[in-house]
Amino acid sequence: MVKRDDVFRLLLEAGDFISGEALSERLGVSRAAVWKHVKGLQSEGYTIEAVRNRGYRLLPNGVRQEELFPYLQTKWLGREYKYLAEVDSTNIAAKNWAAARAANGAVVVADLQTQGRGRLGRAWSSPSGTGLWLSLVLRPRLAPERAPQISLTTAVGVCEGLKELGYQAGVKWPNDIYIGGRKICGMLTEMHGSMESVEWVVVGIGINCLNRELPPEIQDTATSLAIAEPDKPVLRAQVAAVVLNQLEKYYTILYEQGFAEIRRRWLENNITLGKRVKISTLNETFFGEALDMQEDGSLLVKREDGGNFTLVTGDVFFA
Ligand code: BT5
Repeated sequence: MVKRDDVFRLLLEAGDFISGEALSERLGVSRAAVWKHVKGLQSEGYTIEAVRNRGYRLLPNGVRQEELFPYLQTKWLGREYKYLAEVDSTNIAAKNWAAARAANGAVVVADLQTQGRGRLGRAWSSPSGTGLWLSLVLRPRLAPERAPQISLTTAVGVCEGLKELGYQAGVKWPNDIYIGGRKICGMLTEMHGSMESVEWVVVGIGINCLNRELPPEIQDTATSLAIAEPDKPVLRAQVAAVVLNQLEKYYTILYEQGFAEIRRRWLENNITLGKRVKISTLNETFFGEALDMQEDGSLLVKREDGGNFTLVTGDVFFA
């Protein structure tokens, strides 16, 4: 059966206008069927020009695997790649794939998430045609207590990727990425294993890319690449590939050189230390100054009501 993916591939191969007739002949379907698939691709956020007597022309601004190839330089990250036009959550898809033996470095990317999630079950806004919603399957040889290092390393990789693309990105502890004082990217890391060893880690990354508007509940706190730099064209596939390139580099540094080097890079990119912050843990909320990201990845905070506090999990707000 002819699928939307087949129409996409022919349009991408053509690189220019290709007639509806040529498409229907090559795929062995009616022109009406071709048109239906073109509309489907447009609903995923692709720009496809339709011009009488010339046919269709695709602007490749989606996140199918072929679109990443011109930019992707990785050896193992993102070489197994699953693209889904719509999914509940790429983290759920990646966890299922990991349980079904996905290779180290496998990546799931979706155009639309209907149940995108943050930490503690919070909702993550993931509309179609806007962002990069992806999850990585990693099989690191790390003791479980070192799993938080994966999140901090991911933050460094994403931040370096966005900087390579010319954005002034910084990391808020532990792994939110900010541009211009607003959140552009969040991460959700989930682990599976025993007390002794990690079997797999799924790292979910959400980056707002093409959104010109954001839902009211996050309008004052969030941003996107298109909002942060309105005159700069954004190609989601390029963002994805450049981020994956940097992530592979930093995971390799973590595995081969250890966390000290990652910590150094994290500190270089951080926008948290030295700031007044509000800390919210499951037990309490208090104000203080963020002092250090320690060797174990925790955040050291000087409390305004006296004493120091070591934050392992919780939320940090700029106050
Ligand atoms: C996070 O949680 O920041 C982790 C977000 C991870 C999303 C990715 S997308 C691919 C993969 N699949 C998933 O289902 N998840 C991952 P947290 O620190 O708990 O922040 C959540 C809060 O961020 C929400 O309560 C909102 O206030 C805010 N928020 C929601 N959507 C946002 C967006 N698109 N951009 C910026 N902020 C957002």
